[in-house]
Amino acid sequence: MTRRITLAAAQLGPIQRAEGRDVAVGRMLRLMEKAHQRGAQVVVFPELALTTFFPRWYEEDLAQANHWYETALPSNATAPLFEAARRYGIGFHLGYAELTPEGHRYNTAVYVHPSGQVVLKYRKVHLPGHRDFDPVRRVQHLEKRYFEPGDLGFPVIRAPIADTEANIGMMICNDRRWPEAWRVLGLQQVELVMLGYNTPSLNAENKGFEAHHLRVAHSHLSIQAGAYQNACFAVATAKAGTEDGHELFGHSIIVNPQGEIMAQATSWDDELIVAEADLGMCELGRRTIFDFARHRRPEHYTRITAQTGSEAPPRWQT
Ligand code: CDV
Repeated sequence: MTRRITLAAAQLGPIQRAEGRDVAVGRMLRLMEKAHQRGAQVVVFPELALTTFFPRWYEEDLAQANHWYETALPSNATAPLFEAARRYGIGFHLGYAELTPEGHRYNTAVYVHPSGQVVLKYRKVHLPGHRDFDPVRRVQHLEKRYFEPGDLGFPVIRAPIADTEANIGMMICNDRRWPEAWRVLGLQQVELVMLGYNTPSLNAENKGFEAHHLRVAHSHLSIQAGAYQNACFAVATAKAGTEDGHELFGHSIIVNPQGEIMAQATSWDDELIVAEADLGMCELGRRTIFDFARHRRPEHYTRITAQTGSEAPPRWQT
C-alpha cells in the first residue's frame, strides 16, 4: 500500500512588531488557500507564527509581555485558521507563544486536524539565548526569559492524514540542531517531523565570526542529517526577511528520509512550497542501516543522559 500525502511548508515573510495577529492570520489564510489549490493535506507554519519574534525585545516586567502570548486556541484571532482547515480538509501546524492558566510560558507548537481538534502539542525544549538584558549584544535573544523549557518531552502520535495515517512529531527551531531530539523521535518511529524556525541571518553573539552562507548550511545540514538518520520526512518552515530591522533567513525546506531536499523556498517572503511524500519510504532506513533494534548500543550512550556539559578527556601519559 502506498501511503502518499502532500506536504506544504508555509513560509512567512516578516511580521513587524506593530502588526497585529489579524495581519499575520490574513496572510496565513492566503497560504492555506494556496495549499488547498496545490493539493496539500498538511501545512506547516513557522515558530511563533502569529507575531514578530518578540524575544528580541526586552521587558523588565513579564506581565507587560502577556499580549504576545495565546491563552487559548482557537481564540477570536486564530479561529479563521481552524475554519479554513475544516473548509479545505487540511491539517496544520502552528507555532505560538503559550501562556497557561497556571502562568507558565512556553514556546509551543500544535498540529491541528482538519476537524479543528488539536492532535499533538509540543513545547520547545532547547531554548537558546539568555534570560537577562545583555548590554553587549546588538540584538537580544531572550527566549530563556520569556519561556520555560518544554515539559512534554518529544511526543510522537499516529494520526490520520488524508487517506492514511502518519507517525508525527515536532521540534521547534533550535531543537533541530540537537541529534538527541531527532533520535528520541526516531525511537518512536516518527515518519513526519514538523518544525518551524526564526533564525537570524547573523550570529549576533559577538563571540566569533560565522560566515553568512554557513548559517543556512548549518540549518539544512541539521535537518537533512536528522531526517536521514531517523528515516523520516521533515517539513522545516522559516519566518524570513527583515523583521523589526533584523534579518531572518528563509530557506524553508521539505526533506525526505534519504536526507534529500525535495522542495526549497527561494524568497524571503510569504511562500508556499509543496512536496509529495510516500511515507513507505521511511521503511528502508528503518529496516537496514538505521534498524535501531539490531544496531544500537545504548550501553555505550550513557553519557548522553548522565551528563549535560562536556568533560575534558584524560591526558595521554607516556
Ligand atoms: N529561534 C531559535 O531557536 N533560533 C536559534 C538561533 C538563536 C540560533 C536557532 O537555532 O535557529
